[in-house]
Amino acid sequence: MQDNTPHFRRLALLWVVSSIVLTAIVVFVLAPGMPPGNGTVQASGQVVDNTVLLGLSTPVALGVLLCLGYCLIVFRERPGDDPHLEGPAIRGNSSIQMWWLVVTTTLVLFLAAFGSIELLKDGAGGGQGPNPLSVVGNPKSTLQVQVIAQQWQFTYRYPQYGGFETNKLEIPANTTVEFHVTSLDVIHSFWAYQLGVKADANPGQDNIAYVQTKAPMNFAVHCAELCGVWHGYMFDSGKVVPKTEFASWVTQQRKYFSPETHLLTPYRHTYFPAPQRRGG
Ligand SMILES: [Cu+2]
Repeated sequence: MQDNTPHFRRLALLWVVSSIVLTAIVVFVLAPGMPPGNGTVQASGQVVDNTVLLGLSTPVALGVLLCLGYCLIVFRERPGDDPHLEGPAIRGNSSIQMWWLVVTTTLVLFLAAFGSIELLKDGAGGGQGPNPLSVVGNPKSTLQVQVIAQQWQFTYRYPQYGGFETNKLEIPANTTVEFHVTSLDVIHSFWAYQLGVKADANPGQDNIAYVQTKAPMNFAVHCAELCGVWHGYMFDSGKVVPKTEFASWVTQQRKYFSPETHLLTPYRHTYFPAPQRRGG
């Protein structure tokens, strides 16, 4: 018996309508609340990137699921059906093949270009190694903060303020910050979640990551690389504070640590501590 139901047209219509509705819900309702939030320029950029990715993958996922659901319901075997009966194979449909190639190629090439541009635009919050391809902000007004990871804590040095080292991370609002991330021992990762920054902290490496802060806020700092038994406890918090508050904090810290600062290794981008000697 010939089945004259326009299955393809029905499915296509279902897909178009549900894609429009669901993609709009995803892009305008769900996506704006996605992590890591809009606390910094880099974090907002990541939200935008995630929105584009999710918006584009919604119709694709919907197409697969609708097709599956449609086949399960409409083409299921009913009582009395001949169990050997199958639909005719679709072969040699050049227009389907062409559209398949055009759509998938366009999607993939667009994402490759979009991803590259986004990564270069504002540093994207990841570490770029010692010679960043994408330099963010005006180097004259950029605040340098060195992030030193070690088992199992982060400390921070402020080279523009005498190079003092503290275990508190404070940075000013509406400022470009250049993090120089390194490690004294094993591999760690500096993950300041709400800042949209995640940069590898490797011994002997100066890994530069930028962040452009907006309004004051608190943020969490976690180590994001398994680095030993207390890795899970390697976290603390930091603050983005108004510029005046930062100025007084940094002066106070500089003074507080001044008796010790001259005992520290002079500020460098990497440190090679003497190897530990065991057993005497
Ligand atoms: Cu760690």
